[in-house]
Amino acid sequence: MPRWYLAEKQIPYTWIQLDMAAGEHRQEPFLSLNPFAKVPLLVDEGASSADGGSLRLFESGAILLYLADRYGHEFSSPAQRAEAEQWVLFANATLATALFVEAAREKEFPRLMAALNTRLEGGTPLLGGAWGVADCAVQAHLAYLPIFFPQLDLGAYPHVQACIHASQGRAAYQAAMATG
Ligand SMILES: N[C@@H](CCC(=O)N[C@@H](CS)C(=O)NCC(=O)O)C(=O)O
Repeated sequence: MPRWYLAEKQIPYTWIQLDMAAGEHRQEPFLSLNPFAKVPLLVDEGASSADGGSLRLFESGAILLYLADRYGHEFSSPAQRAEAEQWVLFANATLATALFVEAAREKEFPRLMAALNTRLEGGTPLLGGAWGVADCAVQAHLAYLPIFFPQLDLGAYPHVQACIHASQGRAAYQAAMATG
């Protein structure tokens, strides 16, 4: 998701790919950056962390919201920020659980998909007039569906399907998916 956002907003960055099969993320120096040994991780040398070093952020949602704030300049009020946070948290917590936690998938997934299908009708951005961080988080999770669950029939959710196709058609999405 962060790579898609970075590409979409044309924010320059350096990408470091870890050899996760070799367990590089569970060793130093990465462990000092994220003690939970998870990717993605963002280091912004142009900003400071509470400990005085460069800003280090784990959790893709936190990274996305930071990028949207500092480099995407998406928020001009607490209300705008809160609505974006709402969608990013929905995607990363509620939707991700319904997708990836098998016990939740049977009940939760159809309910969320039905509601999303209604919400996504028309294909306009979730907040305001322009594609932003809320769209990135929700659309990225929906675009995981054909990748991780190709057998899933999405025929009952045509607006979700259209949203996935629209994401796949975006040059920045393709660029983000092609790297690493
Ligand atoms: N909630 C976290 C999830 C991070 C996560 O689980 N990352 C996976 C890759 S997608 C990972 O680093 N797995 C390595 C491991 O658990 O050893 C986020 O959104 O950043």
